[in-house]
This record gives sequence, structure tokens and C-alpha cells, in this order.
Amino acid sequence: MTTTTSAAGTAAARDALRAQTIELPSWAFGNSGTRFKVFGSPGTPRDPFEKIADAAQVNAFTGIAPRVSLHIPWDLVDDYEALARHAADHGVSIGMINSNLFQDDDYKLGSLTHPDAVVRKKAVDHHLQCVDVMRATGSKELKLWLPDGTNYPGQDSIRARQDRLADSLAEIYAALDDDHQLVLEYKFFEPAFYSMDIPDWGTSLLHCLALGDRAKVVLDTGHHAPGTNIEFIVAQLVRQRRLGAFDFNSRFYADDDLMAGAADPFQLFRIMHEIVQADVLRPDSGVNFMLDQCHNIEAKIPGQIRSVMNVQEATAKALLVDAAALDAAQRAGDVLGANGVLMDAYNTDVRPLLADLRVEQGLDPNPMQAYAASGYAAKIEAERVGGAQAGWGA
Ligand code: AOS
Ligand code: ZN
Ligand code: ZN
Repeated sequence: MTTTTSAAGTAAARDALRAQTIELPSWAFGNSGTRFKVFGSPGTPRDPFEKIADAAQVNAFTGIAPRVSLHIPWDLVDDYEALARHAADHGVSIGMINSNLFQDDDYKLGSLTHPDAVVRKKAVDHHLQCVDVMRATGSKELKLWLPDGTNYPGQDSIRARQDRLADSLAEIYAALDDDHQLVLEYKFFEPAFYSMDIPDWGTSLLHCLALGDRAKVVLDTGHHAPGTNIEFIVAQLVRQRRLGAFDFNSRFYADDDLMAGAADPFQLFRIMHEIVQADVLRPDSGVNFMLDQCHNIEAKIPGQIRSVMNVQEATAKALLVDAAALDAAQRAGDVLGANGVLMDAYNTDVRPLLADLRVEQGLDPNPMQAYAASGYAAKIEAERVGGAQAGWGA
């Protein structure tokens, strides 16, 4: 069975695509690498102001990346209001504030779950500092990824660590303003290899439910065991109104942090299909679509542009699914027909549609080419000397 999307369906898809936004991570613009090597590249930002300027380029050429997520203390500055003004001057705003619990010697055995109350207090206090950054920058979301866990059976009590985590999170949540949200990321392994303290969406969700309505789950597409049905998790979290944000990236093996849509564009489409079906693509739906990538060998700005375009293409395909035909096939128990409706949309070449939308918005139809021709890369290579690694710390 083949289906075609109606003119009304295409018009609705265009409207939804015009409204879509994707948030960029500041750390994607610094040098990064693996545990084996960090390759430096000319033109790398030397401070958070330059990272924001680079992120603004991604927005300038794609038109759909108007926010930059900061990482504290990687993005430590004296004056956050000035940083927010700088962002506004470049046509973007500050998005989520990420805390950092993985680069301090005190956190060797954990941070928010550490057996020692003094260390736990230090980790909680770091989040209070992040909340101050939110107030100064206008950010509304505190994003927390917990690297805590254990490497050996018996190393610490799994249950006691959950209790300590619940207490620490409650303190952080209590410090938020009424219009702030806490988004809590999970990851099944690394840096701990026996037990992570938030290994999966269920654990994250349980802590969020205990905290309150303004606590939601972050789904990083690289944080699951191989073969996990990620779109099922998306559907569950959306059902509970607890999907707070995505960290989009690609993985072949582990937490590879490669460009979104590079490894498995079909998976990205399936995820966006759940999002579209549940009508939570809208910017006011409370789901923040963010990238979390580390560009190790590719140029950073075009690497982000490519990912934004990949997410946009997956979204466009999901929007072109003929919902009425799909529903009819599902109700009729037409297994092949239903699958065919989905595959027809996935196999549609949406690049002309997106190029057309860009032209309509006064943008170049080909963001990759337009950025390459802009001369920005040569300009920053000439101007910037001594760019730093993504996580150069404070
Ligand atoms: C770590 O694996 C997570 O993906 C976090 O989102 C992390 O804070 C981010 O990747 C920056 O290191
Ligand atoms: Zn992440
Ligand atoms: Zn990760």
C-alpha cells in the first residue's frame, strides 16, 4: 500500500517546521577528543563569548537553533548578564544550564550520592551556583547528569546511594524558582562500570516523580544498551508528561557523541514520529530538543549545522506520515499497510521542502555550502590563537 501526504498535511508540516527549535551545547564548539587524543583545531573559541558567537553562526545559517546551553564551570565568566546580552546581540539566548559533577577529585566516590555528607553538600552547593547563573542569564532549566556510581559489587550500598541521591536532589529542587525546571539525565554505564546511580529512564523518572511537577527526564540517545527501543521510552515519558529534553547524538558502540542522525537516521525518524504523534514538537510543549555532541575530527560549526539539518530532516519525514492512513491501517490490523505508511514518509526526500522553507525565511537553501562560503572559518582561524579544549574547566 502506498500513501501520499495531502496538501493540507504538507501545509501543516511546513507550519510545524517553521516553529521547530533545536538547542546547541556550548561545549560542542571547543576542542574535544577521546581518552587517547584531543586534536586541536585553528579558530577554536578561547572563551564562552566566542563559543556563543560560533553557535550563533549555526543559527544564522539554519534559522532553527536560537539557544545555547552552558556548562558550569566550563563556561565560567565574571558577568553572566553580560554573557546573556552578548548572546542576544548575536541573535541567540542562553538555554539550559548544565552542572558538572565529574571533574573534581572530591567526587571520586560520588557527588550527590557520596557517603560523606561534606562532599554531598559541596555538590549540592554547586547546583545553587548554577541556579544563580540561571537567574542572571534568564535560563529556565537546570540540567543534571550524574556520573556517580560504583565499580565493584559491595563497594557501597546501592540502596543507601539512592536515599542520599533523593535527599540531595530534594535540596536542589527546593532552591529552584517557581518558573525553573530540573531535568535529570540517565546513562547506563560510564564513568562507573558496575552500577550507575541513575542508569535508566525508570530511575530518573522515579526521582522526578518524588521531586514534583517541574522535574523531568532527559533522554540522551547515546545512553542506552545496544538494541534498546528508544522510541518506546519516548512514548512512555511523553505519556507521563515527564520528557524534559533530548540530548541528540549518534552512537555506534557506546556514548560516542557523534553527529545526530549520522549513525542511524531511521532511529531518529522513529523518535520524531513518537514526538509528532503525541503533538509535543511545539516549542510550548515543554520538551527541549538539544544536541549533545563532541566533534573530535570534524569542523565544529559545520558539524553542528549538519546535525541540526539531520534532526530537521527526521522531523520533516515524521510530519509527513499520513496519520489518517496510519490510523486506519492500525485499526484494520493491516500490519504491512501500517508499516508501509511509515516507510513511505521515511523514504520521502524532504530536502527540497526544507530548502524551500529556508528561502521563504530569507536563508540560503543550503546551510552547509553557505557557511563554507561565508568566510567565517578563515576569519576565526586568523583571529583566534590558543583555542582550548571543550572542558577546560575553571
Ligand atoms: C554525559 O555522558 C552526558 O551526556 C552529559 O550530558 C554531559 O554533561 C555532556 O555530555 C557534557 O559532557
Ligand atoms: Zn548528554
Ligand atoms: Zn553522554
